Parts: sequence; structure tokens; C-alpha cells
Amino acid sequence: TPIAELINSLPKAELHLHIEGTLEPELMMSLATKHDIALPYSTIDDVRSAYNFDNLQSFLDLYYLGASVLRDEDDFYRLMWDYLCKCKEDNVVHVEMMFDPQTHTERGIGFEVFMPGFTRAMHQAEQEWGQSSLLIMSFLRHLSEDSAFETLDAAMPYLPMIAAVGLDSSELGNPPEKFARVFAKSKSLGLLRVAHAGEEGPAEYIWSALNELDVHRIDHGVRSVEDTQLMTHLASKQMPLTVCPLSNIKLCVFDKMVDHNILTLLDAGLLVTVNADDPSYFGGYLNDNYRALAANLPITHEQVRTLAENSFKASFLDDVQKAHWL
Ligand code: ES4
Ligand code: ZN
Repeated sequence: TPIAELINSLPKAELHLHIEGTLEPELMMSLATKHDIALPYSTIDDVRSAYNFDNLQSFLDLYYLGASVLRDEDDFYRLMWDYLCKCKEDNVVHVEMMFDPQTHTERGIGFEVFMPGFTRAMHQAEQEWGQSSLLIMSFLRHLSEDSAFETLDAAMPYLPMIAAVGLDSSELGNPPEKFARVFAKSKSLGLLRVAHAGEEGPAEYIWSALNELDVHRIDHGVRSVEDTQLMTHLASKQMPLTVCPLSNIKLCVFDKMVDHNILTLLDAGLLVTVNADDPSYFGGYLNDNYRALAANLPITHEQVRTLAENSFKASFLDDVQKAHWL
């Protein structure tokens, strides 16, 4: 079989996906019109041509701007519904999605607005085609520890709908240990834990996410190659890395896809997975990420199968559910 066929037909899980990062320019413009919000773009092409980033921060500025068009429950429903329809198309049978409450609460939109919108779409997709999905509540690391604690407080009525907490936004200067107490409290509430580390930040931040936040996965983690002891540790623990190839190219973590280190990580025995991160900003959904690897790296059919299997192994599904897909 051609590798493109294999990529499409394999059941996959997606583990590193920001739901706000699935906001397509078409929906952004239509919600801006609906709510009479002024954006610095006149056309859909204007939006797309603004997506030329030189680092994480230049992306985040446009990501928070784009999210400002999400106002009412139907907006959040529509955002989630469109993404889950894409999962069906890509054979993404299970997804663990991050959402950023503070992106919305900071502009006066509360959990009572976005949570019912998200969960209505998730339940509908589950009913209509058996879509499996769960939510990861991600704290914005450029904001204070106090703000993260307030967010956790506001989430209390919704905890049954939240599987895990995460940590995202501007990495450099905001090391994991800034949120050690929030993650400890989250753990005591029964929440699982992930954190972005080693995307722009050094390998040291990966150690800190492991030791101070007690995470089950590292989001990105590509800078682990700079620390051989860390590589050995990640391999021996089978600590998952949620790698996002197109994201890494758009944010200039690597110059070109041929320079990506994902095969180095795989060959070193790490539990590597492929993910889309913010597909509408980075130029592709999950299968586009697999195709970009196949087009630029000497990846084998067997390695593609391993990456898809790893996505289930690294997921928060229980052993019975994992066994169904493995
Ligand atoms: C993000 Cl790629 C990435 N890194 C850090 N924070 C984020 N939020 C949304 N996408
Ligand atoms: Zn991310």
C-alpha cells in the first residue's frame, strides 16, 4: 500500500490539540461579523497571510486575537463540532483536547458559556458516530500562579467533564515549577497531568515538568535530544512525547521538515506520537502532519504504524479501551 493510504486508514488518537487552535479563518470572520467585532483582517486571505510566525510568541499573539471572536455557547459548540467532524474524516477515533479557560475568562466569558458548548458537540459526535474524546484544561503559564488557582476553583463544578490539566503558552521564562502547587492540588482532585516542555524551552524544563509537576506526558519535548541522560530516562520510563511536526516548522523550532528530529527520538526508543497542535494556524490536521513526515523524512510503513500505536499507548484510555485499538 502507498504510505498515504496507510496514513488515512490507520485508526489514530490525537493527544496534543488546542481546540482554540482549530478556529479556521472562515469561522473566525463569520463570528466577527455575527458579534460585530473588528479584526485587523479584511479577507480570509488576509488572515492566512498573517500566519507567518518566527517564534512561539508571534503565533500566540494571533491565537489570542483569533479566540476573541468566541463569545456565546453556540460559538464554542460550532468550534468543537467542526473539529470533531475533521476527526471522523481523518480516522482519529479518540482525541484528548486542550482548552484554555483563561483565554476566555480574562475577557469575561465563563465556564458556564464554553463548557456546555464543548460538551454538547462531544456528546453529539459520540452519539452520531461513536467519537471518543476528553478534555484537558490547560493553564496559561505567562499568567500568575494565583490566576491558575482561580481557574481551578472556577472549574470545580465541571470537574467530571475534565480528565486532566495541562500547561501552555509562553514557555521561556515560565518554567514548570511556577505551577508545582497548582498541579499538586489538581492531582489531589483526581486530575491527570500533562505540560508543554522542551518546545522552545531547554531540556531542563522537561526534567522540571517530570519532577515538579508529576506529568504523564510531555507536550513537544523535542529539545530532549540536547540531554543524553534525559533521553535515556524518557526511554526507560516510556514517557510519551506529543510531537507536532507542522507546528515545529511554522514556529521555527526546526528550519525545514527534513531537519526534524522525530526519527532520532523514535530510534532512541522513546514513546513518540504525532499531533496537530493548532491545525488551522500551522497548516494541517493530523493526517497532514503524518503526510508531511512521509514526504520529507525516510520514514517506513512500520514506523508509521508504530506512531499510530503509540498514540493509543500514550493516551488516557483504560487498558480495555487500549486493547481494542492495539
Ligand atoms: C501552543 Cl504550540 C503551543 N505552544 C504553547 N502554547 C500553546 N497554546 C496553543 N498552542
Ligand atoms: Zn501545544
